[in-house]
Amino acid sequence: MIKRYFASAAMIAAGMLAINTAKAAVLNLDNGSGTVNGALFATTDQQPTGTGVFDPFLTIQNSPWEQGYNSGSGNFDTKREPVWNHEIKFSDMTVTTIGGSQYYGFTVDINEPNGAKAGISLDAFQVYTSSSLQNSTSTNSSGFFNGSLGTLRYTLGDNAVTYTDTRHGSGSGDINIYIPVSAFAGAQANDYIYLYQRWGNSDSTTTTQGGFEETSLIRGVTPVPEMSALFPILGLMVAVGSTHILRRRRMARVSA
Ligand SMILES: [Ca+2]
Ligand SMILES: [Ca+2]
Ligand SMILES: [Ca+2]
Repeated sequence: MIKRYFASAAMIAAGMLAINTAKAAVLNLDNGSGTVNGALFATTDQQPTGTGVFDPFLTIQNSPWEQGYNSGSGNFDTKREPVWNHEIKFSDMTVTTIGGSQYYGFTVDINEPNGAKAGISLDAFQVYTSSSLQNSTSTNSSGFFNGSLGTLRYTLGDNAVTYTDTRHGSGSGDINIYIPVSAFAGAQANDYIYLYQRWGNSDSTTTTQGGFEETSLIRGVTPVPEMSALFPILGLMVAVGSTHILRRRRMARVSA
């Protein structure tokens, strides 16, 4: 297992696709892992079963798109407060080392139907720290959260990550997200960590259906990305020009 981990880390470092641009781009996880604004996104075949084992702190569900953040009082499309949707603290997070770099990791359990509705997109992902409880529900004209939850530590920006859910429904991880430890400089052990996510707005093939999407902490156990994540097909990376993507996304927002 250790050997496999080191092989995985090296291969991720060698094959990782990087998006570091102010223009909107899409990372398609069906083609492999990649980075967006310094965060690593990779598929996982982690297989604990049942919500109690997965131990989520963020639960979101709606259709055709959904958004929310981890708060015990709930907001937007969150569910199951406060047991499976609640604040966490900076001290709850543990470091995972990948390819010699240190990250705080999150695992998302996607729950989409089989077949034509299996696609899903992550269209906003923000991580904040705050010394006090936050409850903003400010939105823009599209209904998308545009408030603040404290000190912004990471944002996906205008980029998106897409994925096709062909796994085992609820209770197993689908996507691992690793935020560099360096993004949390100065954070205090008692600071709250807020994760905001918005899913389903990229285009008509990535809207949200089915069960809830739930997120848990990666507690210092280095998950092994599945083999398909280790051999990204560089040529298929969808670094499409911003104009095309933005037009599609605008259309999706209008239709949503
Ligand atoms: Ca799943
Ligand atoms: Ca779903
Ligand atoms: Ca879908």
